[in-house]
Amino acid sequence: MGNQWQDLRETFETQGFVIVDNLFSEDDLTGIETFFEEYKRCGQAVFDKGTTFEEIDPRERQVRAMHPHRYSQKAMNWLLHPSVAEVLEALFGRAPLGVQTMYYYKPPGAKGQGMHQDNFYLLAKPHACMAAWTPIDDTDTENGCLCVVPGSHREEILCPETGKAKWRNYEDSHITGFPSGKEPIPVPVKRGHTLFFGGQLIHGSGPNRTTDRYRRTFIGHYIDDASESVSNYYHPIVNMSGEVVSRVAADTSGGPCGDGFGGGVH
Ligand SMILES: O=C(O)CCC(=O)C(=O)O
Repeated sequence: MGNQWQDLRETFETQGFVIVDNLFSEDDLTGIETFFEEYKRCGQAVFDKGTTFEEIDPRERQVRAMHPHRYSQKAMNWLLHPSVAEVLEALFGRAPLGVQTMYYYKPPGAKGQGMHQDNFYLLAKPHACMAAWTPIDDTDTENGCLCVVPGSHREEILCPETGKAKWRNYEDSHITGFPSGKEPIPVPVKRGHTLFFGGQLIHGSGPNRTTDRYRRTFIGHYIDDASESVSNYYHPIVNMSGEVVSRVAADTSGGPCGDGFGGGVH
């Protein structure tokens, strides 16, 4: 492994996340931006919980396209972007497999995303999943950048406990406290840079408090090619050439949080 990858991997292993600059070209970014502005009006697109773009009140629910790579080859190509694949392979230490895409529009006034760990939903085994999170707009605390709890990637998956208060203003979160000595920090990421984070890292985002700035982000989720199973919601799985991989089972165990929970989209 070259020095560049070794440094990245060390940062990732220490913090649970790392930012890599300029993996997408300006042409890619303009392509993503233009595509998703049209996609939100296209009758086929699937948004959060099966709704259309117009049906979502951003103060109540995330305005996000779910799995656009299942409907568009362009979105599939961004999921499989060769420069992203190279970083994923260095971080996983194995070839990545693509399992999910999302596009958050997060318009002015939109709610935040509750604190969570992705592998609570993906149930990737035996190793956790990874996200590549690429904003199309500069992100900061005002428009609801991602917040992460550094070091929390070494924790187990935190399971819901009944009767506990929700965490601050992030809502929708079953995570009501953080591991001892650990606190969330904002991670402002500029347009076109990519934040990679592991499936155990606790993260979420604040509301978009601006009146005039979107916080749009293209997100890919991945598992590694030694994965034995992942929640049913993330099939079909593709390798980085776009071929469907059928050897990874659909998880039916319920995961670490109990029987009957088969994961979910998040
Ligand atoms: O972009 C956000 O606000 C949240 C994204 C997220 O939670 C994820 O990609 O797992």
